[in-house]
Amino acid sequence: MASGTASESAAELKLFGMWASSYTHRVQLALKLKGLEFEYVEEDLANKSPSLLLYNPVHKKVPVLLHAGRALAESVVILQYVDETWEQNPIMPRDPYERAVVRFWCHFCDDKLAPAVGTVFRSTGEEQKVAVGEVHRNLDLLERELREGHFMGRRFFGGDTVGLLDIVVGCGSYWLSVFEEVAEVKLVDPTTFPLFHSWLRDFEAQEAVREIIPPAGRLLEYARGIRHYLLSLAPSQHDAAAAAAAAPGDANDGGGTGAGVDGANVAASTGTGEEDKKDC
Ligand SMILES: N[C@@H](CCC(=O)N[C@@H](CS)C(=O)NCC(=O)O)C(=O)O
Repeated sequence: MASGTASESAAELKLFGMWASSYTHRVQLALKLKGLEFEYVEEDLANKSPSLLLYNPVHKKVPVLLHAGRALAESVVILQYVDETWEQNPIMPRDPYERAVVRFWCHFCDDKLAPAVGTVFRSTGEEQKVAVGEVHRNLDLLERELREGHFMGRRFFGGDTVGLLDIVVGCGSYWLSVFEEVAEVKLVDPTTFPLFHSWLRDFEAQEAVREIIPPAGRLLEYARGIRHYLLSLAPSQHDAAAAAAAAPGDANDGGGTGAGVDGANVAASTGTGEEDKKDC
């Protein structure tokens, strides 16, 4: 296992990200929790830098972390690397079974919850109703885990402190309230999902998290622009954009509880949006 110290690596860490990207926030939060300093490079996703294309030639997405000149892509991969390299303030459990459970729910978040949230964001009418139902079913699964399953009785998924799964589910879950407002739906009813709701409030109240999540007003404005753009597309363009957004490993890779990012990915992939709609 590689090992590093905060001071030794500070000058050698560079993060390529995008301000509204929940995947970027995951890495920023993990680095902060570890007490690591890094250089941050903001990417324009409508006009990706040669560095981003060089360091992530497969997906061409942020985040990318450069450590001593070596590039890492995919947020969950990066989080695990960071935890294995800098052992202070661990974000993964030590026990192999516990570690596997964390990975399982990370996949659940990126493969099931996030795409459903993305569909709510970019649809209306019946399609949106179906997607809201899917989000609720997925939140119910998490609620059950918190109530009587693996995470029963824990303050955070990671135990008493924020762990890797909290980072993955939490960075992006703040989009849920943004989407509720922008798409005029109810996603996290505190009476239906009391444990998830209070977990999310607790997560958002953490100092490190507050320092990373952009102001709600900025996220709202951004999401409004993207949704407006998506809904303004002709049905044929919309289908193509939605298909691009749904393509695994492509524009909606993980979608999101970071689904605000999806819409933006669509805008970027169609290349027809206004400049500020192409960011992420
Ligand atoms: N699975 C990836 C998803 C990363 C992702 O979707 N990044 C978006 C920004 S939030 C991106 O770079 N999009 C640019 C594009 O799709 O061209 C991860 O976990 O890092």
